[in-house]
Parts: sequence; C-alpha cells; structure tokens
Amino acid sequence: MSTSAVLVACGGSSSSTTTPPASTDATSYNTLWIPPLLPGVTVSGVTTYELTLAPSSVQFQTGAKTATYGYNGNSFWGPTLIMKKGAQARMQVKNSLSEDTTTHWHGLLVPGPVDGGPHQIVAAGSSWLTDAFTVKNNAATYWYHPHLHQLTQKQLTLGAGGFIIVQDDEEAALNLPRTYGTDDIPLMLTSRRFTTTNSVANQFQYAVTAYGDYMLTNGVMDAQVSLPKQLVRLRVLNGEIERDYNLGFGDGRTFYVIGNDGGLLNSPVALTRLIMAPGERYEILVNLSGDAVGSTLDLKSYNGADAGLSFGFAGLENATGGEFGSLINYKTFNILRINVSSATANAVTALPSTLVNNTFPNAANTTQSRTLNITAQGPGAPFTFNNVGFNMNTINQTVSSGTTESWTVSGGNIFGHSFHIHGVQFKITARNGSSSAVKAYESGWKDTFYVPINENVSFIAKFEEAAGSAYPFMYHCHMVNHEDAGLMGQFVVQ
Ligand SMILES: [Cu+2]
Repeated sequence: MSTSAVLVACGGSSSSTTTPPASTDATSYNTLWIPPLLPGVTVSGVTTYELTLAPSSVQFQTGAKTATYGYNGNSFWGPTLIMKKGAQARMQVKNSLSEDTTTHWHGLLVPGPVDGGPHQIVAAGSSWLTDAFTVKNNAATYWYHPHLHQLTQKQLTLGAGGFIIVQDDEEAALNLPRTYGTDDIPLMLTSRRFTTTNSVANQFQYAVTAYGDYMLTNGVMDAQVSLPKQLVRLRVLNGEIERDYNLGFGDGRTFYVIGNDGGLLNSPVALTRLIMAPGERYEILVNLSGDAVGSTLDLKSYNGADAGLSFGFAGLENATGGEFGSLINYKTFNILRINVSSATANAVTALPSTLVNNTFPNAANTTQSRTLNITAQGPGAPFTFNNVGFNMNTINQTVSSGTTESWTVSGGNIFGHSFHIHGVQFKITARNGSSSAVKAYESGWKDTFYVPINENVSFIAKFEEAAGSAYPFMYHCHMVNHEDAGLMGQFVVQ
C-alpha cells in the first residue's frame, strides 16, 4: 500500500484554503480547520516547497476582524508540508510582510544554512531559496515557524506556523491510520487573548503576559470534528507561546502514544494523561471503535487544581488575568469536541503491538558533556542559560562534527521551561539523574522536552549536521517569550 497515495487522496479539506470560523458562543462549536496539504513541486528529482507569509485577518470575535499572519493565503497558520525520507527537497520562502522574518524547520535534520534560524533573515518583500537537502528524518510530525530574534513571539502569536509530515517506509509498513483529515488529524494547540479592539494581545517582546484567554485548536475557537468509529491518529503539537498542556479525554479513557518529536516509538505506550510543553509533538491513537455513532467525546487539558500538577507548570497560576493569569489558567478546559461518525472503509481497528526498532546514540561513545543551567537574576528579570543572555554575535558552544555528546539542562527554581535544540534528534537518558524517571511515552526521538522547576533533564545526541558561525544552530527555551528575552544560545558543529 502506498502511504502517499492514501494520504494525498483524502477529502476536500486538503485541497482548499479556508478561513477558521469565528466563535462568540462557548456553548456552540465550530468545525475544526484541517490545514491543506502542500506536497511540493518536483523537478529533476528535487521537490521544492513554496511558502509565502503574508498579513491576513480572522473574525475571531464579534466586531472588528483580528489582524493575523498566515502562509499561502491561509488566514492563520499554514499548509502541511508532506515529505519523504530519502527524497531531495528545498524550501522557498517569500516574505510578503512589511517586516523581516525567518522560517525555521523545527526538528528537521538540515545544515545550518538551511535551518532558518535568527541569522537567516528573509527581509520584507524578499525571498529565500535553500540549497537542496536530503530528507533524513524519520516519519513523524514536525513544524515550521518564524525564528527572528525578538520577533518570534509576535509572528507566532499572529499565526505564522505550519506542520511538516515526514513519511518513510517503516511507518508505511505498519497498519496505522494515515488518511489525512479523516483518521489522521493534525492538532495545533494554542490560546490567544484579544484587546478591546480585537487585536491579538501579547504580540511583543516583554508583553505583559504570553497567556491567551481562548483556546484555539488549529486556529479555531470551540473546535469540533467528526471522527470515524475506529482507531484515530492525532498528531498533536503544543504550538503555544508559553502554556503547558495536560491532555486527556473527558471520559478518562486510555489512549496510546505512538510517536515522539522525531519518530515512532518502539511500541505504543498507554496512558490517560499526557503533559506537553511548547514545541513538543506527540502522535497518539485513540480508539473510537466502541463508541456509538452520534456520541461525543471531548479532548481536554487538565490544568486545574485537581490535576496533581505542581507550581512551575505553565498555566497553573491561579489568576484569571494580568501578567500570570488567563481565563483558562488553573482549570480544565476543552480542546476539541469529537463527534463519532460511522467507520470508514478499511478502518484500522487494532492497535499494533510493536512499531519500529529504533537505534539510539550509544552512551558509551559520549566524548563531551555540557550543562546548561536556566538562571534568572530574580522575579521579572529575563531568564538566561548559565547567566549569559542571547547575543547574535556570540557562539556559546562548539561541537565536533560526528561526535556524541551528553547535555544536561537544569530548569532553575523560578519556573518550568521547554528546551529545544536545532540540528539533531536526541534521546532523553535521565530525569534528575535517573534513567528510570524518563517516561515511557518520551522514550523515542526527541528535539524538545519539558523541564519542570527544580529538575534537570539529560540527553545524548550525535551531531551530524554542520553549522558554522555564519548560520549557527540554536538551543533555547521554546516558551518564545523567554526565548525572545534571551533564553537562547547558539552553537557550531564543525
Ligand atoms: Cu522558558
């Protein structure tokens, strides 16, 4: 069976660009928007993905429309890029904004000049075409978003971002749901606050807060979707500025993590709650086979007092507004209303017992260890790594190409954070020094992780993508308000 044929041949939602509908009524629902697919244009064996970032607007609230950014004519977010492992690809980004941007391919194994970090500026009105690269990533869910220093929060808040789905032969050989928009659903989770004139609040560096008041699922408030009575795959991205999610279903049912940021797990992991920090992706399977057609099920985030979370979890603050509050902080809130519909032909109904056979970097080959402590000079002061704020002209770490390193990131005693590193997929080896404290559901390839307050996380990675000082790789907190304020460093691989 051809994965791509199935994936591309799905329903009408994949071929049109639609505007996320508005919601003013929390007791009614709006249809989930499924981003259109962008398979790229293949010439002489190289597939080019063309993106154009432009201003747009969305009727989120009654009254004035909200000014937004979107790629390829979409009013918030962008198309889903489809790539095949082993193929040749290149990216073209046209910037139709009146300000500079960059486009980072979060999780892709590409060299520094292709990575789209803060140095790779696409000036207002100009275009950027990358060199061709080989798609080296495993089948998984990745994403793209702006990464211009001190404007990342603004541009992401306005809606600039999109999914990347990589396919490979191992994934294609498994009996998994993969009909995009039908039983294989991308879900981008975020929230926004609006000003009295319906502008998106919190766009700018040092904004009063990064928390939104209204949940947006694929850019849609109060989203609902019809899903067939069978095994369904959800590709979940925490696309937030700052909020952590603690996902679960309204009836407490067990679901299954099958994939992490950079690939499938060795086998599915059953659970009822899943914590996701900004930037992380988890692919999950939920079994609707036993649900009645016409019944409903809610995907929720359990961020309230009764969820067993501890201080430092972003969104647990007990306030409805202000710098550290939001209307959906410190509570359970809905992410997606699911309406169960009839099963499709050839429905997948059985959970695979095993998935892929991952070979992770060998700890015995580690030649260098590094420690990054998240530090702050006190409440209100920007977070830094090892007391050094980000500087575009400072290379903070030098990694020897082809070597395996062990990094430990310590979260500090102020807040929990989300750590992301460019240019590699890694394996989490310990939490607080304990390998057994690594959760089974995060045992796969990762590029982003949650580091709770007063805890540390260790990982090993083999650094095989090159990056020089002109276009170095970044490591940073993926709470982009923290990143913009300086919780970022850069490294070369040479
Ligand atoms: Cu942070």
